[in-house]
Amino acid sequence: MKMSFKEDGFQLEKLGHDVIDDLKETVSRDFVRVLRNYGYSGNIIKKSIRGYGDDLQDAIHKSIWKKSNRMLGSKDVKALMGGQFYAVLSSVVGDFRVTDEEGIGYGNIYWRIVRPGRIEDVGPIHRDEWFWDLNPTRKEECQGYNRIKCWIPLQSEKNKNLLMVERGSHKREDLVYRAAFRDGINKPIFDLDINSVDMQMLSMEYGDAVFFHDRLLHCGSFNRGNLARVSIELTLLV
Ligand SMILES: O=C(O)CCC(=O)C(=O)O
Ligand SMILES: [Fe+2]
Repeated sequence: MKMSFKEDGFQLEKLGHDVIDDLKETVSRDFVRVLRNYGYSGNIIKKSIRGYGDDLQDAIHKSIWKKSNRMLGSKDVKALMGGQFYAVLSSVVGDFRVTDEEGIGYGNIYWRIVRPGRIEDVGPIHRDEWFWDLNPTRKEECQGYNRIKCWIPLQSEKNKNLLMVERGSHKREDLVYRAAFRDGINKPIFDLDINSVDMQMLSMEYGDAVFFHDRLLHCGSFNRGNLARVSIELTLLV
């Protein structure tokens, strides 16, 4: 493996604006496509991800933005994997393949949207490893590989809504979780006193990506920014 996470368990890299512009464009297009499919038109479409906030009722927001509607399609994934995106990522980690945990037949690249001021949009504390361990059939494709997560902000504000991590937590042996069956899969629930972890917000600029260890403890952050936080993520097998 080209990347060794050493003490921190994560590594920040500059991918460049062009690559991120392209990703953001792809996500914006998809965002609009999904909303149109649900019959929306007008302002919500015009504003796209930049203006999205309190446009939909909570229950509708939640049901429209389920994971299957936040996954890039095969054409987009193919284009990314055959272009500059694959080139820059592989310059960081070496040759890689993207996991297909949802079993859709191609690499799973999906985005998230966290509305400003909404605690219910914030992803919980976890290690990605826990998801794999709780869903062993999904894990089979990982045999013989190391997993690295890549997380990229597409619309974010510094110190306000970036990914939270506990530095060095990939080495901890005291972390525990329990399982809950939700949205069709087993999900881990962090089961240690919240005061026993020290989550810190990453400092990232537009154009950056974070690569992190499968065992690094991380979570989303409450969005203190003005715009929705939009990010994209994928698991690399190296
Ligand atoms: O974007 C988030 O809030 C959480 C991301 C995450 O859990 C991941 O990238 O593995
Ligand atoms: Fe995660």
